[in-house]
Order: sequence, then structure tokens, then C-alpha cells
Amino acid sequence: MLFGRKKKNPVKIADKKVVEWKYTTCGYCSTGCSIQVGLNKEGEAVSSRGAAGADVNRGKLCVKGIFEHELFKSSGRGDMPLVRNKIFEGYEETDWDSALDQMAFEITRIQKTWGRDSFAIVSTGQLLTEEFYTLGKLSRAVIGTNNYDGNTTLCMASAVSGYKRSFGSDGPPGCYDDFEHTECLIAWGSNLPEQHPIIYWRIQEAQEKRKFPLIVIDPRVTMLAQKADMHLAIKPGTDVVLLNALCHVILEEGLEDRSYIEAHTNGYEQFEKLVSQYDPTTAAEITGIDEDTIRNVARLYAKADSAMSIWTMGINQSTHGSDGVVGINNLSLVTGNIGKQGGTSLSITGQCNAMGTREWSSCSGLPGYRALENPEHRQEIADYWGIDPEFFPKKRGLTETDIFPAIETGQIKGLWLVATNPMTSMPNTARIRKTLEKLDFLVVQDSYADVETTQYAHMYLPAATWAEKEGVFTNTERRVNVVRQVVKPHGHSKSDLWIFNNVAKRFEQGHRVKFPDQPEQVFDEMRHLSKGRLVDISGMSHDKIEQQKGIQWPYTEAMDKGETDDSTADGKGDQRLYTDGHFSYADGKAKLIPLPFIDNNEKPENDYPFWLNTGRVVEHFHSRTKTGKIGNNNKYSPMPYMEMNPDAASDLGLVHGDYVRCVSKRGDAIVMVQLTQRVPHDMVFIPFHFHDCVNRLTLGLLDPHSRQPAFKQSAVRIEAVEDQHEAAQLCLESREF
Ligand SMILES: Nc1nc2c(c(=O)[nH]1)N[C@H]1C(S)=C(S)[C@@H](COP(=O)(O)OP(=O)(O)OC[C@H]3O[C@@H](n4cnc5c(=O)[nH]c(N)nc54)[C@H](O)[C@@H]3O)O[C@H]1N2
Ligand SMILES: Nc1nc2c(c(=O)[nH]1)N[C@H]1C(S)=C(S)[C@@H](COP(=O)(O)OP(=O)(O)OC[C@H]3O[C@@H](n4cnc5c(=O)[nH]c(N)nc54)[C@H](O)[C@@H]3O)O[C@H]1N2
Ligand code: SF4
Ligand SMILES: [Mo]
Repeated sequence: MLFGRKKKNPVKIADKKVVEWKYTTCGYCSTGCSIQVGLNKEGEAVSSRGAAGADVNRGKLCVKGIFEHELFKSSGRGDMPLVRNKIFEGYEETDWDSALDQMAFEITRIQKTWGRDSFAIVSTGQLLTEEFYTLGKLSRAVIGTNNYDGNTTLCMASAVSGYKRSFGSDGPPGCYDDFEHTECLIAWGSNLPEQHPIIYWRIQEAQEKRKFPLIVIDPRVTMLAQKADMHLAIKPGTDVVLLNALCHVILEEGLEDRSYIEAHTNGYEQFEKLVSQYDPTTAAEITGIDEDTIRNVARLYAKADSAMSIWTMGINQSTHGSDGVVGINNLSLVTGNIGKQGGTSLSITGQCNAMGTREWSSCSGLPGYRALENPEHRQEIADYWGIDPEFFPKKRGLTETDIFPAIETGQIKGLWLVATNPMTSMPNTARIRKTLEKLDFLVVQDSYADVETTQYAHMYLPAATWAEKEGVFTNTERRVNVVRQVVKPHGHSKSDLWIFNNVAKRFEQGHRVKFPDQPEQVFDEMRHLSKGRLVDISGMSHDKIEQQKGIQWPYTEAMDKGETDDSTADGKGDQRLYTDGHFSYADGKAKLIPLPFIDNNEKPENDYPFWLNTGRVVEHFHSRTKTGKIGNNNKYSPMPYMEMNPDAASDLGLVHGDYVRCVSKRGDAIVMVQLTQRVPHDMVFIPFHFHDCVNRLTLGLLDPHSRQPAFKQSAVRIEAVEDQHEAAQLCLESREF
């Protein structure tokens, strides 16, 4: 006989009448989950589920992935190209040929009048790698502008710069399997349960099998901090000081790995001299972490047989972002924790294809981690594309964060935005608005027509999105996974690849360079150019990737043929980089780099007594163009809110649910107060998902190496609002698109 639930209403899962499941890869975060999308007999996408047997997610998905099929038909999608009508100021539909003719005409006009670099291109971390590679070819070899960058400057630039400074090349050296082996894990400014839920699930699973200490460094009591053995609530922007102090204790107590340092690093003397100044007593005053805790963490990390650090935006988005990354690498190097099982320095990346753009987009150089500054690299790529290497600039041009000021000063006159929404995501949006209004010609290429940035465009191009197209993404652990086309592009929208190819045809040089139509043909070009490089993918193909549900690079032809004798015989690629302690610098050694701390953040003071911290929540993705339209995501946080400490609120006479005005030196925003002990007394936290909201307030001082903005360190005051009804209306407007 059955007991218990028999008489209760059983949970019923609606039968979606799926007749076929198609393999693809999630298009939200960089975890890289393999998804199957279910189609009904009309061919409509009606369901999503995690692909069983995939190394990354083993059948699981988070709240975004599980509803991802709903975005194909969500509201606001772009159907036809639009052009602004100069006479009646509105937009009118046009056909693709007329739009692209006009676009090519405007680009040529601007470049002829003000020079090649006066037309800028800013892309994203959300296209397919084949599209990144093609846009890179178009920008570098055909249009020929050096002011070409991606939104990765808002996101991964500090990690890229830090890896290059420490190891001589970009490329995260670790993998998720390291959680299974590590004996100590520090997470710096990373809130995995909300931002990378399936990576967090991998950690949890590893901890269930084998307990190891988890230490979280974050000014907020995040969900990850709640699960940690130790939570170090650091004062914003001071991680470099803590990192120096940890190394200070390790060297003082002789806990370093001497033989590793001697065999595999340069720069020890200078480094030791600098960290000797950061004793735990001094560091405690700056970071707000007491000296005993600093000593304990240093001992725990250095004495563990293997220890690893992971980090995300709490480190990268800072005026010391690149130094923070180098500091983490220093800590890993002095303890001999690189390239070994459970011992690594792993940047958790952000967007689904943040890695693909780093590897292949040519934004910061040339494809396959090649540099514009290197004559051999220029020659190799120029020969392959069939152009004169002198056409390439000799060094990298402006980053996204320098492109906008260059529009202000009139140096840049035209801009093409591809899959990025700066009116929501850049700091100090009032300034961005003025900048966009100044442009002679702005093209916005986005899957949604209703994004705020489109309002400033002279032309809008509707792009297909995610699994309306085919190509690959690379995830945090260098795993290349394939996005298969599941449904046709919405309306008359076209894949970004199609758009780039058809722009190329309209330029003279575009006929000299090959622009293949099919994603797999583009992938073949990348495979060829990857041979012998760190990012070698020559043994992969779309079909092989699907069979394996993702393959990590490097994966060479020899590995594919089983001609190597190492751990790669499983056909899934190398799990770790630098396992032999040989780094990408010419002498094969990594660098220990001294990191003096410069205290330059905007900090709370009399008129602006609160730190403004910003970030994300699990149910939303970025500027909500996708998740804001999906009921099962949007319902959890449909409007802008602010986390505030209950004691701080009561000092100001505020209660839970009040609408308040948050004011910085740049502007103001109306948000709803949510009381929580997650934030300290002198800090508020606002997710950046809502338009016309938190980035009206942020300052975004730039890191000198990476040019990434400090999105998480600004100062604000909170003002009560008398007319709650009017405030509610204003707040509601920020949830529109
Ligand atoms: N649900 C969801 N998931 C996402 C995204 C999304 O929009 N929604 N976006 C993806 C992208 S592009 C990215 S880049 C990642 C971002 O992933 P995360 O970096 O994990 O997310 P954030 O919330 O931006 O910031 C993480 C933490 O940094 C902390 N922090 C602030 N200042 C400091 C500091 O000075 N030091 C330290 N140590 N910590 C600090 C904040 O308190 C916050 O808890 O998420 C990816 N995943
Ligand atoms: N205050 C604050 N600001 C931040 C951050 C923060 O933590 N705090 N984080 C920063 C970070 S880490 C990031 S990554 C940025 C993200 O900033 P954005 O790049 O501006 O964010 P998204 O909303 O993802 O913009 C992507 C756009 O591409 C469109 N799109 C999606 N798929 C496709 C496609 O296949 N083709 C085309 N053509 N378009 C497509 C979407 O509709 C969307 O409009 O925000 C940054 N801004
Ligand atoms: S964890 Fe990231 S990749 Fe996985 S389903 Fe969620 S959003 Fe997609
Ligand atoms: Mo990001």
C-alpha cells in the first residue's frame, strides 16, 4: 500500500508534445551547459532540458536555461531593417539590400572624410565564434579601422591583461574538474550560485564527496558567502592589499614552494621587496579584515597540497582589476599551484562566448591569440587572408571605454554596435546618451528592436539570436561546444554571419578576401590558423564537438588521431594549461610582479555616505532584453530595487518597500528598498539589469592596464521620496525597454 502523498494533488507536468529534441549550447552565461530543445510537430520550440552525459552540466540547467526556448518568440524581436527618416524623425522599414548599401556608403563617406579610424565598431561576448572571426576579418582586413573592440572591456579585460602579464598569454589554465581535487578554494568577488549556478553545483557535488575549505572574499554576504567556511567581507577595491598580505605571510613563514619559484618564475626579488611592506597589521586597516584571519587564510592556502583561486567581476571591475588578477596569479605561483590537479588560477568568465571573442575576434589583436605588434603574426594572417600586412595597424587601437570619449572629442564620427546595449551597461549613461547623439552615423545590430540604444540609431539591423544560428562557443574552462540551429531566424532577421558577409561584399577589398557562407567553412579557417598555437583546435569539427558534448582546447589533429600518449586519449582535449611549468613568455617562465596599491576609488564621504555596489541576480541576464520578456524569469524581480541594511534604513526612517531616490555626483535613480543583512551598514547594492537606473549613478574609473571600469565602487546618498505614487511610476518606467 502507498502512504504519504497519495491523497494530495500530484504535481503535473504539462505534456508539451515534443516530437524531437535538438542538441545545442546555452546562450546565457559562460558555464557552457549542453541543452536539448524540444520541438513539437509544427517545429516550434516548446521545451528545454539539460543534455544528459554532458561533462559540464550532466543533465542540469538553471532557471535561465530551462526557459531559454521561450525567447525565440518573445516580444520586441526585430523583424525588418529600420532607417531613421530625416524628415519626420521616426523610423521606417527598409529591405536588406537598401540598408546595407546605405551602411557601406556611410562608412566609406566617414572614412574618406575623417580617416579610416573615424569609424568604430563595438561588439560583444555573445556572438558565435565563427561570427567573431568573420567580424574581425571584416574590421581588420576590409573596413580597416583600428577602433574595434568588444563589451568584454566591461567584463573580461582585466583577466586577459592579468593573464598576459603573469603568464605571457591569455587563457584560463584550470577547469571544473579541479574542484574534485583541490584542498582549498578561494572565491574572489564571484557569486556562483546566482551567476554560474551549474559551476556552483559542481563545487557542491565535489564537497559532498570530499570536504575542503571554501573561502569567499566579497563585501556582501552573497549566496556563495552563506555556503562558505570563511567569509571575508573585504572593503571594496582593496583585494590587491589582501593578496600582498597573504604572500607576505607565506614568505615570512617560509611556506612558499621554493623549487617551483626557482624553476618557473622571474622577478622574485622585486616581488619579495614589495610584499614585505604589506604586513597583516597594515593590511587589516586598509581591507577591514583582521590580521589573524589574514594569517589563517595564508597558512591554509599555502599548506594545502593543492589550492585554487577563482574570481569574477569583484576583481575585474576595479581600478586595480588587472593587478588583482596578477595578485591572484602571484599567490598561485609562490605556492606552486598552476597546472596541477586542484591547483590553479581560474578566471570565471561571464557571457556565453566571452572566451570565443578573446580567442578569435581580433579585437585586441589578430586571430588565435596573435598580436598586431608581432610582425610574424601580421604576416601569417595577411598571407592567409590575401592582403598586404601593411594594411594592419601596428598596435591595438582604442578600447570600448576609450571609444566613447573619442566620440565626445570628435575623433570618431561613426559607430557600429553589434549585440551590446551601452545605454544600460556603460557607466554614467547620461554621458553615453550625449555621446550617441553626437554621432554622424550609428548602426545598431541587435536581436531585439526595443533596446534603449536603438533610439539613438540612424539604422537598426535585426539579427537572429542563439539557436536560430549555428556555430561554437568557448566556456570558462576552454571547452568548445556547438550551438546547433534549432529554429529558423525570427521574421526577416538574418544571422550575424550573413550580415557581416553581406557588408563585406560592398567593399572593394571585400572581394579580395574570402568570406565563406557556412559556419563550418569558417570553422575550418579557424582550425587551420590555430595549428601550433596555444589555442589549437585543429582536431575539432562541429560533429565531433556534438558527439563529445564539448571538447577542451588544445585539441590538435594528432590528439584526434590518438597519436599522443597523454590524458587526451578520451577525445575531450587537454584539461589544464602549463602542466609542465612552461609558460608563454619567450624564456618559458612566468612573472612574479610587484603590485603597489594606489587608493584612487570614489569613496563614501559626507554628502554621499554609502558605497554603491552593483551586480546581478540569478533570474535576469544583463539588460533584460531576453529575461525581461520571459515570465518565469521576470516575475522574480520585475522592477528596480536596492538592497539596504535594516539599521541604515531605520536611521533614515525608511521601511521595506519604500521607493527612494539614490543620488551620486553623476545623477539619480528611483529604486525600491529591500531590507537585508546581506549588505553592511555603509553599502547599498543595485542589480544593473534595469535601464535608466544604476548606471546613471556609476562613475566607472578605468583600470590603467585593461581600461575596464570600476562598476562596483561609487559613492551615493539615499533620499526619502514624499510622493510614493509618482516614484512608483518612475520605477515602473525603468522596467520597460
Ligand atoms: N544570472 C546571471 N548570470 C550571469 C550574468 C547575468 O547577467 N545574470 N552575467 C554573466 C556575466 S557577463 C558575468 S561577467 C558574470 C558576473 O558574475 P559575478 O562577478 O559573480 O557577478 P556580480 O554580481 O557582477 O559580482 C560578483 C560580486 O562581486 C562583489 N564585489 C563588489 N566589489 C568587490 C570588491 O571590491 N572585492 C571583491 N572581492 N568583491 C567585490 C559583489 O558584492 C558581488 O557579489 O555573470 C555571468 N552570469
Ligand atoms: N553597473 C554595472 N554595469 C555593468 C556590469 C556590472 O556588474 N555593473 N557588468 C558589465 C558586464 S560584465 C557586461 S558583460 C556588460 C554587458 O552589457 P551588454 O553587452 O550591453 O549587455 P546585454 O544586455 O547582454 O547586451 C547584449 C545585446 O545583444 C543582443 N543580442 C543577443 N543575442 C544576439 C545575437 O545573436 N546577435 C545580435 N546581433 N544581438 C544579440 C541582446 O538583445 C542585447 O541587446 O555590462 C556591464 N555593465
Ligand atoms: S548555468 Fe549558465 S550556461 Fe548553464 S543553464 Fe544556467 S545560464 Fe545557461
Ligand atoms: Mo560580463
